[in-house]
Amino acid sequence: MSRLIVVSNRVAPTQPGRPAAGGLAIGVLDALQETGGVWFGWSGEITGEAASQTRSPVIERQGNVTYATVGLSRRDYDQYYRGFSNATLWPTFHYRNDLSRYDRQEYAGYLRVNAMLAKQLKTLLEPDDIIWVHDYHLLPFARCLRELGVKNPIGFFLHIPFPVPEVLRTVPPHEELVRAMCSYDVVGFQTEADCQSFVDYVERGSCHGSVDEAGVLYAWGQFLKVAAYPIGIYPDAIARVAQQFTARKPVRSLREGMHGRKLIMSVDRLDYSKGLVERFQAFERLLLGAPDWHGRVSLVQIAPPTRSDVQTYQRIRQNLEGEAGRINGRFAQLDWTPIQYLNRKYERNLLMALFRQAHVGYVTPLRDGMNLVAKEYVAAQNPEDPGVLVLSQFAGAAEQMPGALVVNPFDLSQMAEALERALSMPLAERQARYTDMMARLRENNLSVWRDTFLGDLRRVARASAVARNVVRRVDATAYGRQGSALGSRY
Ligand code: ADQ
Repeated sequence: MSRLIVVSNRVAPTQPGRPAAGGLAIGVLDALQETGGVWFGWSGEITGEAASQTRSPVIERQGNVTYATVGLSRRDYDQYYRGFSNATLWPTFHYRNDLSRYDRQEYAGYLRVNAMLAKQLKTLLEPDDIIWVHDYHLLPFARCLRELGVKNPIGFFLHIPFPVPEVLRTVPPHEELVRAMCSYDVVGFQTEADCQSFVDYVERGSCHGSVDEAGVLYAWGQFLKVAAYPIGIYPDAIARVAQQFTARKPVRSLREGMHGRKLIMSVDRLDYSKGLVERFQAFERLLLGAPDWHGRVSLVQIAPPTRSDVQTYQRIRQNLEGEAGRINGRFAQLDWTPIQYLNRKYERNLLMALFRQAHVGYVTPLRDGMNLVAKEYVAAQNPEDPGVLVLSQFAGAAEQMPGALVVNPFDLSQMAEALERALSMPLAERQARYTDMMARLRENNLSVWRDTFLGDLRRVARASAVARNVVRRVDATAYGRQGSALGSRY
């Protein structure tokens, strides 16, 4: 069996007792630990300029996973990570063009670091390796590897949304980026809608690309498979730890501190895409419209800071603290604080047990690729007395979780109504919704995500060798007939 090489911006080795940060790390690590393989990417360290040019990857083995990491110089970090990745692509891909900026030098840095990482990875590659690249930091990574002569199968999975063409076009090098993405053998998205946005861009763009029913896309002389591969979790493992950790002290403290009140819980990285301010305001609207809930319900928001050196992230933190203070000032009583805002990370197992205490999982991002918290919240519930998920229609998870109360996070009144409905929902309805969602979570668990993607990558890689030979012989304009014939091979 060929070796799996996972590539992502940040490599996050497991450290017992330390929480892994972010959905990508959790999804990738769980997937990699089962199959074994190599995880390559940035170590998280900033090194001197000279060292980052000459250094080769640092190798560390833990169990069946080999971690291969490289440092970035300050300039690389500022241009590639803080700049083009997180100040241009992240906001735009989350439909926040208003927060996005474009700087040519940052883009040049983004391309330079992709090329540098590709060069470093090449030194580790064996001919049979299969390469799986993750997320928006690495859109042009396959093109960089191909330019170095790498022939291995390379797949790409985008963890965040892919915007509709009109929004994507606000990023000046949009065409160069999409063209580079077409160097992958498989490009995967979280949802059908994201995949469709990519196809729309390619079909309407200057390259006049086309896609067939099998999801085989032809553009700029390349064939690739495009599809939605919604990321999952291991729901039964989460259910087990949520139950096991229920007796732990922080969980007991939370339960006892509620004094029989209902608990609404939200857990997110502190990010403007997560809709935290709107969420607080909708909770305020619930308290305004339903005074009988005063003193009987609290909202606990857990939100550890991320990317705290990016300016917009400092602003969101101030905003949120301001809103929590204002709402608490308005409604709090001597023995009741409506919003508890905890600016910290929790160990993962403990977090699952905290979810189990909550009557409502309140997950309302303005945009989100998938949102694993929504899935984890449901999996952590007690089947005898499950809580209710209130979920934004703009989280990828909404495509897969019809048992949630799905809301528009821009409609504060609708969110307040959904909270009230969730808090008062009869047991039979809660159980029916929970059972439906658990069945779906089991059916589309994390192994299914990984195995479907890698299965397609292996198939496409075999077929693309054939396709490349054919393409050499046919004129690209004849694709209509030829493309369908190739499609059937995938
Ligand atoms: P994220 O934006 O990080 O991930 P999400 O999917 O919700 O968002 O994953 C967050 C993960 O971090 C969850 O597993 C959660 O349990 C954990 N977490 C959050 N807050 C925590 C805390 N305070 N302490 C400990 N753990 C915490 C990106 C995309 C998402 C996509 C994932 C996976 O933005 O849309 O779902 O990748 O593909």
